[in-house]
Amino acid sequence: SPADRAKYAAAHRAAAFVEDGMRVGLGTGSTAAWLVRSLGQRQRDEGLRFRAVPTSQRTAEQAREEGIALVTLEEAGWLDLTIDGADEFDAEFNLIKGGGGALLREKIVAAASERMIVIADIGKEVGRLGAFPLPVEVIPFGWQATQRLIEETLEAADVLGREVRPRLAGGQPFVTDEGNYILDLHLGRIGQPRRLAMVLNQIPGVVENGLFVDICDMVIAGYADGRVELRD
Ligand code: DER
Repeated sequence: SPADRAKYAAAHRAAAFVEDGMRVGLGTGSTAAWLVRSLGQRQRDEGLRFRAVPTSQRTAEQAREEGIALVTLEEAGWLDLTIDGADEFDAEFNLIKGGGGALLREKIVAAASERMIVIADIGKEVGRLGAFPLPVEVIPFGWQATQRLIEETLEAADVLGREVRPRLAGGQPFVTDEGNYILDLHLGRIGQPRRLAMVLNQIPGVVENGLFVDICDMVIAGYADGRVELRD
């Protein structure tokens, strides 16, 4: 599909940034899946050798199938480069992530990297974040009280919508790799992403949110005709 061609184009271009001996964070989602495939191909074709820290179980499984050497973030210590997708990106490279439910490990891995590259279909570019529901990871204990605290906080924040919905999978709460739940905040528009990110993480029960501010260094945007645009 056109979106797939755009995602592949961005992922394939990003794979070229991985150099021998690097410690690399591997993102999660359909665009990151093309990255893992491209890196497996580079290993087979060029003998590229690097160590990878996956941001989810499903990325770990795909990387193993590709023969990519996996290490834990503890073993790696710090990373040279993380490449991951995004649900939205704005002109300041602020991101909304978490559509795939992996935002906690993604943010930890991205923050522990010298450099973070986002790979995305150009359709993910927005003038203002917030059309995509903002994922917030919460611990299961008291999650409904946490949801209410978030709703009350949103009333004081510079957002349009205030609907907060628990993410379900097959009618049950979606459970993240860390065993937590996700609430999706339908805000419509986020005027001050940096401020909202800080306010959300102060709420008891909130583990992390999908606003990535001051983390992304470069965006590789892919187009359906196979073209890519590098922005940094
Ligand atoms: O869940 C995530 O953060 C993913 O990276 C998501 O934001 C992008 O997923 P996609 O590449 O399948 O659109």
